[in-house]
Amino acid sequence: MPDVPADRLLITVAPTGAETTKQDCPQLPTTLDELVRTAQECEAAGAAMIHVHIRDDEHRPTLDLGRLKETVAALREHTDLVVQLSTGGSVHDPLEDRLRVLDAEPDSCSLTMGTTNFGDDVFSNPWPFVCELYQLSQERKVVPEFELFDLGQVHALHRLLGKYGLPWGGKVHCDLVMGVPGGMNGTADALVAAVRDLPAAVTSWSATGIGRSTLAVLLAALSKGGHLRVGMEDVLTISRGVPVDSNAQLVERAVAAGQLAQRTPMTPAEARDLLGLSA
Ligand code: KMH
Ligand code: ZN
Repeated sequence: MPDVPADRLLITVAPTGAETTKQDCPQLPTTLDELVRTAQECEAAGAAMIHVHIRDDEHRPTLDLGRLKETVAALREHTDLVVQLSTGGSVHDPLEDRLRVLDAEPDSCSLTMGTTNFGDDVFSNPWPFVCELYQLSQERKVVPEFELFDLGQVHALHRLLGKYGLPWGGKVHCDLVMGVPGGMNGTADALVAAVRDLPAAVTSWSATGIGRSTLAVLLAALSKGGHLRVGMEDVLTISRGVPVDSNAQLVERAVAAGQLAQRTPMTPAEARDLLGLSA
């Protein structure tokens, strides 16, 4: 598996999430057709991976296995993007439904390293669940992306890798999710602290800042040589008070920022090498 050149920038798009309603944001891709169209536009703009949450016919978050399988198949048919399914779901999803996401056989899955206050809610990730999901990802040959919402979760990643070894594929990719009310702050200082404490086994990391922290985190991640996650799961305005038109607009902005830092968007094939998916 060739090494990906250091100037390449992995852009992951998280187009939908589980928190925003279609009513509040009609441009949010919630149907399969909208998701596939968004994925194609974002791939053309420079994204190499997609972090997927799906919705039901009423546009509500769901982890329905049939729909997840259909979504994976459609994204594979119409794009080359690395398909990452969320195992975080919504704060209301039971843990057993979140484990079952791996039955949809994605390339990658998100794996959050601990419980986090999430606004007024709790995003529950008890340690035994984290361990079970990780071992399942190893068994099923799904590459995890470790989602780190605070510094304690960085420490938990040391424990997890120490206890269960490397992910399937041998690479360790993390995503710092910053600025969630209840998690670590979305600032350059917090990002530097988190990156400094990452386990030595980490081979790549990206970052995303929620809401108004989005630009501070994006710029700090580029400064530290990291990769980027962008999308309407994390931010709904392109500048103060101006709604995002589309996910592709956020990918285009990430590409432009990357160019300033002399980084070239990674292709999906390069992303597969980076993540240990091309073995
Ligand atoms: N929707 C959040 C509660 C993930 O996708 O793994 C959890 C989340 C993380 O979005
Ligand atoms: Zn998510």
